[in-house]
Amino acid sequence: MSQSASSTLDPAQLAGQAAHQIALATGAATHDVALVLGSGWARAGDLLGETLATLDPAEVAGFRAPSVAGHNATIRSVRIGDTDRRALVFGSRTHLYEGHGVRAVVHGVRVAAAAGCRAIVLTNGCGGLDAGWPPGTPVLISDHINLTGVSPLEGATFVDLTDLYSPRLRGVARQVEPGLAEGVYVQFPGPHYETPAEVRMAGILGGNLVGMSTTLEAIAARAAGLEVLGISLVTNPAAGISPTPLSHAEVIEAGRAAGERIGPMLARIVQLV
Ligand code: 8IG
Repeated sequence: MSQSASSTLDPAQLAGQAAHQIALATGAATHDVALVLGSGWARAGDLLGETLATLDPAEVAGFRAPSVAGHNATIRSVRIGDTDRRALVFGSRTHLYEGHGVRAVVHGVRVAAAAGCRAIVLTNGCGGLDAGWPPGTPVLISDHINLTGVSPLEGATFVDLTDLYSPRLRGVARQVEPGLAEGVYVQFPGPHYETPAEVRMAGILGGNLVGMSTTLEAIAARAAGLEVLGISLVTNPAAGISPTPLSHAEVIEAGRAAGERIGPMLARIVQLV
């Protein structure tokens, strides 16, 4: 559909239209669980089960092509293991720093809810504040601090965010990986990485992880009634934690290297979600 036509729809209508297109293209009237695959998690998506349909987001209402290297832009309908349940897998996300506004950032989440999903697994690659978390360490998100200064909700939408990151689903993840670390994720606007002083600030505020995604999606998911599981992959020590400067190439490589471990873990978690 044309840009001008889609901009006349409110976010819920646009999500409903996209969900309808996905149902037609995948042959699945509804999906059960949604996943958003962040940096380093692409391989993990391949292990969930058989891919039954692959869509180009550019052909689904409200989505745009990703601008970040290392992000695989597909929307897939995947059979979860050998069950009859279906996962809707977003191979990329729109980041706030791309400048398309917060509606674009959370569109996929709203589409997941409109497609019938009850839960969403939000993954990302991030910087870690704990020197004991080497690159490749998966960390459950227990809570977040949103430093973007914006909300995905418009109007007087007073949504409670206590237990935003579902204790039940965190328990499920722990069942699969008992030693899984847990931490507070701090979203900065990006696209630049933090200064060492900003990373120290994040730590003083109670943060353990720094990144450029996830919190706005989690808020929109809660508002849409989805149960949220957040899992970060520490792909680098946050600025100032290690003496080496950050490089995007290293971030991608750390994710690739961790894939062998986090892929099977994610697949087993999704079976139980
Ligand atoms: I991958 O160290 C990844 N994404 N803000 N800081 C922020 N985002 C990130 C980082 C990081 N690593």
